[in-house]
Amino acid sequence: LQLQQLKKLKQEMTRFLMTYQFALDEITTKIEILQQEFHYMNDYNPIEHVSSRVKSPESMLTKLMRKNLPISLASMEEHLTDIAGVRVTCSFVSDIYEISRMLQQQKDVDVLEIKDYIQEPKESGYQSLHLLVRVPVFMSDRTKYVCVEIQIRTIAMDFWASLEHKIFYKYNRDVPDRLRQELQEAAASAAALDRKMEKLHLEMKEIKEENGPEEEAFELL
Ligand code: 0O2
Repeated sequence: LQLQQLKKLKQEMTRFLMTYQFALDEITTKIEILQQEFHYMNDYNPIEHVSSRVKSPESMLTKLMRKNLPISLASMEEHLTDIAGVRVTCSFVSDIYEISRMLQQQKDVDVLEIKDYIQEPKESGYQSLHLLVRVPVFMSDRTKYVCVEIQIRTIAMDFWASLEHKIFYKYNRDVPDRLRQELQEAAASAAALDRKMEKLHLEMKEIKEENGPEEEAFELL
């Protein structure tokens, strides 16, 4: 009987996780479509990289235990909003807001929450735009509305976040003050670099627009 119970539990868990994988597939396809169309219309690629993951059962359990929440699939579904996560790395800050705007206006994307850690960085220095959305997943016998956390950031923000994440876990969430301060300074440098790159990007755009008609005519020939 125990073996049968285990088998049933495994089946339930697999089916549970599948819905999150399907939701991720939907969102990544949407992002790919936007990326290709944006590339065609604006002649440059706003997205450097897209990655996605379904949170592992171990990290889900750890998070529930850390937050003193009940341990069950229902509790995971109710309390963990980042089981399905997509990370989009953009070239420039303006691209982040453009991609976010385009995703938000899609009819089947229900925006539940927006956290703008670019306008208001976290105390750690962390910057990113987070969209918590819900999309319908059409299963064989029902439609499930599944949450996906989309983190949109620049290459500089991503570089900072991945290093800080490693340091955070290396010190078991208790980073020494000196390092903490240096990380805040590094985050400010990353933000300054982003501002500089955005300025250069705008200047390039203006030059292109000035030479536009001639270049376009040349390309058509
Ligand atoms: P992991 O290991 O990346 O999955 P909650 O998600 O409910 O615990 P919170 O803080 O309200 O709480 O959510 P928020 O602010 O939307 O942050 C969720 C995710 O953003 C985190 O997931 C990280 O991926 C990222 N993040 C937020 N703050 C920081 C930060 O200071 N540094 C770095 N490197 N990443 C951050 P997890 O589950 O915490 O971690």
